[in-house]
Amino acid sequence: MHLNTKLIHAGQEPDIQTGAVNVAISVSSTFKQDGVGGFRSGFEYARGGNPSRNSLETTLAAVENGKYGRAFASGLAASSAIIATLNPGDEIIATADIYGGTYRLFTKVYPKYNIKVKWVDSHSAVDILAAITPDTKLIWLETPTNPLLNIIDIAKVAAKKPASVLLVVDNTFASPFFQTPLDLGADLVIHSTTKYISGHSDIIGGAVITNSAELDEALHFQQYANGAVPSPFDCYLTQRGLKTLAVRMERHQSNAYDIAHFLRSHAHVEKVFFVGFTDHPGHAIAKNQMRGFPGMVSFLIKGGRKAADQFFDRVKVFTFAESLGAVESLTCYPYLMTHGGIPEEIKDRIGIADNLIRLSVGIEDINDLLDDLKQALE
Ligand code: P1T
Repeated sequence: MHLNTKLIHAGQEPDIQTGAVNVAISVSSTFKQDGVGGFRSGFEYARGGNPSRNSLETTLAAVENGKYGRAFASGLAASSAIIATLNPGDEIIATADIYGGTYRLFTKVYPKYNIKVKWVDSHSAVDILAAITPDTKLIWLETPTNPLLNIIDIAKVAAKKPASVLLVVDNTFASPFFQTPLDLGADLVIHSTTKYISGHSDIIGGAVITNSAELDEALHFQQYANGAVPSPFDCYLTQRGLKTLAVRMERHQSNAYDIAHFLRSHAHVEKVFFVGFTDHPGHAIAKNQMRGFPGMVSFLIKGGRKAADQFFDRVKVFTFAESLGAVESLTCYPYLMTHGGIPEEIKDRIGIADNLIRLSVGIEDINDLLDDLKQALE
């Protein structure tokens, strides 16, 4: 099946008994056993799995062109499950321009267990590969990055890394509609399903997808042993949102394209970050590894923090809030919000400036979005 069909049908066959075309929300926390270990349908206790979660995991695996999917209670729970498979002394390589919560997880939680992170400022595959040491076990990439939309060549990193180092790609910004990292050689794909995957700002969730049975088993162990699993209702909402991913992403892309070009020619805007610009430094790589560009646009407003605050006060259709990837347009201030946990000197070094504004362009009418930005900027 092609992606647009998998989004709607993979793991979602009509119910055998009732013919219901939607997967039931399976609320049972436990399942009757026929004697010790006599599991009727493979389910035992719902932390280990239940029909709603299994169905969502099947869909997630299919749309990422992977064999196995695991759903978690949040994007950070999904990231944490991967890191928890490491041992003390192991090292992760990550680029410094990364979601602030992932940065916090890497720097505030895991160093206590002697799992270290080596930060690379560059987005060049060569520089990332050069950072590998004998302790390196994971390379952790976001591409496009949050919030500066830098691009990293996934296939190049995958082809040149040693087999003992696993490549993890956080595919939250692109979504499987625009990018499928397993096809490019990644070992693990992670998502904050809170974002484009569910698409309606009504759940917090995460997922990990892989082609490796061994890695999948280790992730299933994390679901069972650490317990950060999503509720059946959240699985239902995520799967319901996923059905419209293709049509949403097309509109996110076209709205973002118009907005990025509008901002670029505006007198009060210093610089615009958008992967769809042909002169974006990563555009050629992006064209190669992505099938399009999501609705994420960041820009530097002239007039510093004060101008940014005025902009946030004045927007009416855009909502000033954390998060991204949903039907409604959002705007946020990465310096103190999504990336507030990153030390100032690092933010200054990597370009998360105090006049940086991030837009998650929604699927509203483009004229209303443009009018809103025009009045707010003026
Ligand atoms: O919020 P949660 O579902 O736990 O996902 C964490 C996460 C992981 N990876 C990326 C690339 C992300 O952007 C996020 C969450 N990001 C935001 C909340 C934000 O506004 O950027």
